[in-house]
Amino acid sequence: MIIIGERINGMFKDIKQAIQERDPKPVQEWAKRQEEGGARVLDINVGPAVSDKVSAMKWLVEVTQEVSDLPLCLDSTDFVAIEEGLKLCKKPAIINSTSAERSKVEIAFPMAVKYGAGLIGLTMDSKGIPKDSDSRLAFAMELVAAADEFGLPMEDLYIDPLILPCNVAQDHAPEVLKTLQQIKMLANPAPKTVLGLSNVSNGCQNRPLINRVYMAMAMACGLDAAIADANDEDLIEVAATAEILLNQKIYCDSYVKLFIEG
Ligand code: THG
Repeated sequence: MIIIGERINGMFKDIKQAIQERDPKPVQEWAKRQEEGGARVLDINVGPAVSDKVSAMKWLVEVTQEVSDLPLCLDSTDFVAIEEGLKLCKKPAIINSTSAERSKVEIAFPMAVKYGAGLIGLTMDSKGIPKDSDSRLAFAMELVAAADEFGLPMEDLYIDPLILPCNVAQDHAPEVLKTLQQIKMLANPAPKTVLGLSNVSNGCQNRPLINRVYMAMAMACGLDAAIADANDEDLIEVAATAEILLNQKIYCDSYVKLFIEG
């Protein structure tokens, strides 16, 4: 299970302010904290309220890499910001994300190949997020076909079936689990799968509990990676334990510690 730390995101007040003032301290503290918590990749998102997304992304990539050697997941709808960020990345990064819309696919897949990056493909198009697993799977098939067409290695494609808050879209939660299972049957080797886990509990009570339980269920359906709160110790313990119970890692008494240390 790859935990992608979600915290360097301009939707959080402290990061938004850090970007505005170009103050590296909060960004660098979260980079280190998330790495210590168990993150193996750091999501980098300038957030919605930033005037110059390109320069903000370049700055976030630079200041993060000053304190952490973790690979980065560049999270933006602006492909110029992503490409400028990719040019600065010291390690192969992950592009987050493209939809299955043809005009975006034609930009994102060649960009991932050019920079040796991973690519997150969302199971949606310009009409939005589908309701059931069959329509999500149809978009997943298009993304798998695009990986073949553009020469992206299948293990570098991360398909995101898009989880929504369970207080407003409760019926989506089991549909996403079904989609995760079916994605693994689309190709051999199969593409990887990823979720923006915290979305599932947005606006709910007991957010960490909902995140932990959904992650365990999703891992049993084949989830490989989650953009998540790497500093929720219980969440990390669930991830480590699910790996043992799914027989993905060999049990030893210190398996939680080993998970956190990578
Ligand atoms: N899929 C992919 N990328 C994604 C998402 C996804 N990137 C963004 C998001 N979804 C994943 N990251 C987060 C980060 C934070 C929160 C949820 C998902 C979150 N934030 C608090 C909130 O909105 O309530 C902010 C609280 C605060 O302001 O302090 O929950 O699905 N590929």
